[in-house]
Amino acid sequence: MVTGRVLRRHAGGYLVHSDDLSATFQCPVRARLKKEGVSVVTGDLVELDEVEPPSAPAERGTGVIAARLPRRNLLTRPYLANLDQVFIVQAMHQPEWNALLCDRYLVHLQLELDAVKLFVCVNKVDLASDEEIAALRNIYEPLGYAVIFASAKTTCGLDQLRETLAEKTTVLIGPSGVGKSSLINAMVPNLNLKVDVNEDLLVGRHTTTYSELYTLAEGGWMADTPGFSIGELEYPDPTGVAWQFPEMSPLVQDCKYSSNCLHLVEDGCNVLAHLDTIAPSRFASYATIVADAQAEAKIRHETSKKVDRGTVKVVGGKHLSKTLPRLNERLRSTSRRKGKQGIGQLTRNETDQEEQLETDAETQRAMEEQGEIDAAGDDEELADGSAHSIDVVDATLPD
Ligand SMILES: Nc1nc2c(ncn2[C@@H]2O[C@H](COP(=O)(O)OP(=O)(O)OP(=O)(O)O)[C@@H](O)[C@H]2O)c(=O)[nH]1
Ligand SMILES: [Mg+2]
Ligand SMILES: [Zn+2]
Repeated sequence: MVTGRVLRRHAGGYLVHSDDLSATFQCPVRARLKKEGVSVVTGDLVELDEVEPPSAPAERGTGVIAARLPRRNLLTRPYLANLDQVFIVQAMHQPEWNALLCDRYLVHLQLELDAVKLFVCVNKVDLASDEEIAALRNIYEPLGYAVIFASAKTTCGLDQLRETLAEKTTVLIGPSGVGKSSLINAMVPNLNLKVDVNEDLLVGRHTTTYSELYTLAEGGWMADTPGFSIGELEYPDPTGVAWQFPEMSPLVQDCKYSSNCLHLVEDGCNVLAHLDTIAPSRFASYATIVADAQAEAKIRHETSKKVDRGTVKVVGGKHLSKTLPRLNERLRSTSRRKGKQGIGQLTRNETDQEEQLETDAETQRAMEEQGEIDAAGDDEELADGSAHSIDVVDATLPD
């Protein structure tokens, strides 16, 4: 059996690279795996069957993904598996450095990934002053984060970047327009990834639209990802946020209010007594993340008590019917009935559809494991069509 690494989704299947065969293969996933709800994402190690080597060195071979090997770790926003390190990339300017975004990513990644090294990577240092560079270094290095300053444009800092990437699987994440693809182009000669050419409209253009792994000459892999916003990240429990700030956690440990304290306004709080030891931008991020986490927890609490009929479905016959949570519209697959009628077809572009399938598979699998949906994925409407609310315990649905 040939083992390979998933580089990206492609044409309804995946591109898989085999180091042993020094070739890339276009591979659909075996139907049995799909049925079992086994998802495949960029970075996964898989076993291939029915392997046909490429007819010429520059061509792709073909094969079928027959099994997914156990994952060392899994990042879910964006989906990537088996990572050694993550670079949180931002520009110093154009778009402006955003401290909240950096801290939000750090919290998110610490919660999602174990034993993965996190880097704060500041690109476009050609646009930065020495003072700005020193200020960021002084905030993040004492907290134990590695900080890398680079410029894809002037090549400043790229030697250090190359050394850091060797023999590792690294993903670059960050908002749109900060230069992730430009940095990868600088690391992988002749790659020529598409980068945003309109310097005036840097934010929100999303030049890269899918995640892909690229091989490095020094050994190792580097993944480019589409830019995404902090609004897409999940929030931790409000009282858990402080533990994700290394400069706060020892102070939290000694706070007399212990786990009941949010360390924001409480009289006699140990964190507030030592506020001068925390960088103002970091504490501002902390306060914002706590406030957002509280708002989200409130919404979650409310929707877990009462959900309207749009978020539940009734399955089973007249006498044996039961009410189940319904997948968000965005995540639902077309029902067999609608499929037969040829309605409810997806109209998004290929990449969006592929994203969708991946989300579908993960969500479907998680919910099936919890016995929350029928495996057939069929989606009957409520019979009476009324707009009443139904009490359902813990019907919180992934968005
Ligand atoms: N001044 C300067 N501009 C840069 C640098 N690196 C990249 N750019 C420019 O920044 C713009 C955005 O670069 P991309 O590499 O497309 O950014 P991205 O992070 O991949 O963006 P998405 O794919 O949309 O997520 C392009 O116009 C680049 O030429 C740099 O070091 N300095
Ligand atoms: Mg890009
Ligand atoms: Zn406190």
